[in-house]
Amino acid sequence: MKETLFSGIQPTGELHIGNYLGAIRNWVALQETYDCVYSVVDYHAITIEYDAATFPARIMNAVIMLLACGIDPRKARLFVQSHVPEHTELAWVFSSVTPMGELGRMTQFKEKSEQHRQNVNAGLFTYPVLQAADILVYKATRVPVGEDQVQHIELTREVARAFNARYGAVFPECQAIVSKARRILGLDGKAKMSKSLNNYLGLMESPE
Ligand code: ATP
Ligand code: LTN
Repeated sequence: MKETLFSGIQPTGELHIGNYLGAIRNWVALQETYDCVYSVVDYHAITIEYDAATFPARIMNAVIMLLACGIDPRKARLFVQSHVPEHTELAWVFSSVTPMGELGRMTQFKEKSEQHRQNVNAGLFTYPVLQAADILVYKATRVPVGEDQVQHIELTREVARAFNARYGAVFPECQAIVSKARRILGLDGKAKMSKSLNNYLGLMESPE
């Protein structure tokens, strides 16, 4: 029996070299060894401002890019998150065992609420709960990600522990697989490269 592995990518914009070297290149290699489940996580992407008119095309584009990069549907499962309602159902259950304090400590939440001050919504805050559900609904034990996601994987382990303590041993504790290219920097040479166009616009408006 192969171990199960899960990972996701947001359809928030054009894929960049950070996504490829930090995650997707690994996803392709890992198809040979693990029972791989890969998802375009559209429900995560709606936690920041997005264009509803072009969103379906963005999702399709992300799927096509993954296929072009070498994700092979004969070796791995590849799907769109919102097509599988169990992700959001489990997220609701997990939200009742996840302390708000832990969610408030998440670096990604702090960074994104800073970048999107006009839209700091509850979904942005509970984002890691849905991420934990993505992984644990498949009882996945491995999660290939860039360094920025390691904190969310640690929280996923805590969610599994909290659930198991209340309801019995159901979910495994997962481990991140972090690629050698842990954190590719963006154009400013400081922050991690990101799909968010706002980052580039921000850079153009206030060059340092
Ligand atoms: P966004 O910029 O929209 O927040 P993102 O570019 O960070 O998104 P995601 O879709 O959230 O990309 O992440 C897909 C995968 O790529 C994740 O495993 C993430 O850790 C990895 N990744 C993203 N940016 C980098 C980077 N700069 N260096 C290394 N890995 C990265
Ligand atoms: N939060 C991740 C995307 C993501 C993910 C996941 C990664 C959503 N669900 C499950 C690994 C496992 C990000 O921002 N890169």
